[in-house]
Amino acid sequence: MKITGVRTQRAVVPFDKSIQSATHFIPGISAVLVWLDTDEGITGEALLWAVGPHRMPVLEEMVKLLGTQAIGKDPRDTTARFDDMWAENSFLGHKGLTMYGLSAIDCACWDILGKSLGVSISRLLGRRRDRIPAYASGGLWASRSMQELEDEAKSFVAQGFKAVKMRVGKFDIAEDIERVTTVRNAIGPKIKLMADANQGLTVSQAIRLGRRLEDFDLTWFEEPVPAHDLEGHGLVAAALDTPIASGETEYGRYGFRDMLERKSADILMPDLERVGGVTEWMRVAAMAASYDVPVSPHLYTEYSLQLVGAASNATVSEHMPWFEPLYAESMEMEDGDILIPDRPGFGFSFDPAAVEKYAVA
Ligand code: SMN
Ligand code: MG
Repeated sequence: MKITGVRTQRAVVPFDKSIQSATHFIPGISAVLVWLDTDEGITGEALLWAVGPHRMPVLEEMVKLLGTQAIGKDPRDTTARFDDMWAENSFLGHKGLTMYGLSAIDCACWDILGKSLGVSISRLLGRRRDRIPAYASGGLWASRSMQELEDEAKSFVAQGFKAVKMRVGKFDIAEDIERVTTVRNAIGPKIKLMADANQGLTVSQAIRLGRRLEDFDLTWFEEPVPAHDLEGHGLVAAALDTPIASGETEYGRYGFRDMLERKSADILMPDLERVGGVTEWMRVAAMAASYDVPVSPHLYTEYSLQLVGAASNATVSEHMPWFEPLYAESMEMEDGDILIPDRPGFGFSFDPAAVEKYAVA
């Protein structure tokens, strides 16, 4: 089998109201959709999220560059394709934009491999589980009012979620404590609660806020300080009893090796489209396992289900419903868990009508 070409399409799924974290302004869901074509009629798919639409063109160029380099090669040889792209990226570097392009092509190659054999990616990697506990992540933004926080938190519990994540780090400590109190009171003591500061704090701010948050029984305190500050992460992790989760803004196995060596986080959160696709995500999960550190995937829930379906040390999955309108299939939940599909490849494919509806030039 040979790769014959790569196609991309920019898509925007609008929000009713823009949302904010400590460091993000998100006007809607902007994504570059990717198709990798082969001479046997099987097409692999992938998706890159751009936060804002202005970043879609550069992501798209990186995907085209690496996809074009792979023409004529066998997509089923996923490690060989990964190594080619790694070598190609040496000149531009192995963090940031280059890894988005690599990740998309790697994911599309795995999707093709699964489809060509008629099996899911989790089965190719060796299934570990059929379902995983999920936390609701599509709400509780820093841009929500106190009343909206309360209503949204209650609605997640009513939908059956046993865990929810809120955003902190944008306000002063007193206001963050008030917001966390509101959410904890709304969900009660038994529902798990995570708080994500999205890199918005300094080390001393994070330790001060984190100490006040110890009483709220948080499952984790996420990205407390800037992602590049691995030592700062380690200081916060050492100062607090609450586990620190981080890694969504890290690239490749070397970045995660540094995080593990510096004890920067108690839970690693590799992001499929930043870490280096399926190939590198599984390497990072295995490396974390050698430190007895759990992993929890960041975003791309539909695709990441295949990875948590095979990683021994995956504990919980983020449930982000943002990309659902783009797929023909829907995520299935039962009793607060997401069921891990066993359909060929990723088991989620773009709905042509949705692609047409949300396509932008
Ligand atoms: C996040 C996700 C999507 C947009 C902004 C922030 C967040 C997360 O860091 O972990 O879900
Ligand atoms: Mg986060």
